[in-house]
Amino acid sequence: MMKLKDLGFDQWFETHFDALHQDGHGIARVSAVDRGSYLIKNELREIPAELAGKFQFRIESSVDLPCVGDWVTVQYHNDDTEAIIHGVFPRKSFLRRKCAGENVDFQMIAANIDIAFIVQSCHFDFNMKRLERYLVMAADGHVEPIVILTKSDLISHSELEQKLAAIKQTVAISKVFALSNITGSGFDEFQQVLIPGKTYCLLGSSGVGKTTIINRLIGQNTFNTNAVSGTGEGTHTTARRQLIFLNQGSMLIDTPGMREVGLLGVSEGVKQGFEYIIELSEKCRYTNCSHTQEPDCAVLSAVTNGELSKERYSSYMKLKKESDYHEMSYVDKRKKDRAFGRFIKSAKKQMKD
Ligand SMILES: Nc1nc2c(ncn2[C@@H]2O[C@H](COP(=O)(O)OP(=O)(O)OP(=O)(O)O)[C@@H](O)[C@H]2O)c(=O)[nH]1
Ligand SMILES: [Mg+2]
Ligand SMILES: [Zn+2]
Repeated sequence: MMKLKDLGFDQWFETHFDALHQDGHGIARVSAVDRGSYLIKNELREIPAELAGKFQFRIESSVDLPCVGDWVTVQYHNDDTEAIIHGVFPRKSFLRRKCAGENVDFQMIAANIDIAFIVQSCHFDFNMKRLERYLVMAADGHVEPIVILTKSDLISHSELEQKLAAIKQTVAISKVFALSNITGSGFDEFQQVLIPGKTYCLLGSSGVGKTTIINRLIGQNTFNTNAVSGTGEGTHTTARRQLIFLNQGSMLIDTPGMREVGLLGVSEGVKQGFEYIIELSEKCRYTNCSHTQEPDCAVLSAVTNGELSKERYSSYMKLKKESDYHEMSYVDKRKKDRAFGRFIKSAKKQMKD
């Protein structure tokens, strides 16, 4: 039988137990969340759980709902094979990001994390600005960051050395690992970071190899991985956040790749009215059009025929370059939003008038 301590329940949480405790309730850790359903892990096993009804009335923001890594108080039923979540322990540390839109609202990614592995591929995905945003995210939640560059097999040794030096210099972080899941190079040093009883979270864009790292640690292909599509637009292979228990005793949270770390700058951009350009870009011949030289580029032709000002175009290109087009893809989601659709309609009308 495991102890809660082995799952990360330490003195800090114990001091909060009295405030949450109710007779007959146990303590468990949230190991997966999929929409409204939960998996929790206790000393004996992993079982499904649901939220007690009172959560619907008591929470003020989705941040107050349990997320992966949270410690919760639960009531067991059905021979201890199911549970109802009654309370959430305060979070010792957390990873969260800003939601799209004007409000400063957050979405929880994971809680009670000792170390965040910020994963970038040293190949096409490498981006210092994005790395900085992840570092801010970790600092914000009191999580120690470690940078991991994957796919070291795809670049030369000297290129790799340059990247490592650039990272250490630019973001002043000492713990940077490079590894290859293919050749195994660098993997041993990385593995030595993993301490039993501690919780780690893998963060990074889709396709950088987060799940592949986990499969390699487990020693088998337990979790799905997928090749990245040529446009970099591939779907997220990992669909939900999940706490994985390694045999050697440490815990690792896999997350679906994120494209929306740098939301603040981008939503500023949205305010300035870049929706029109994004809408135009859907009419470009190529879906991954860079709007610089491609044939049948709707954005360029709008500049040529005066529908789009040169200033607007160049400030958009500047923003695009800065924040990586991928990270703006939440705008696509917002377009489905009806209010946003109306906004676009009226903007179009204004253009005509
Ligand atoms: N060349 C090379 N390919 C790798 C390496 N690590 C992972 N890959 C490949 O990269 C692709 C994406 O890997 P995943 O582990 O699915 O990436 P992920 O970060 O989990 O992606 P999401 O779940 O979508 O967030 C797969 O085809 C892997 O085989 C590596 O070190 N070198
Ligand atoms: Mg994955
Ligand atoms: Zn274009």
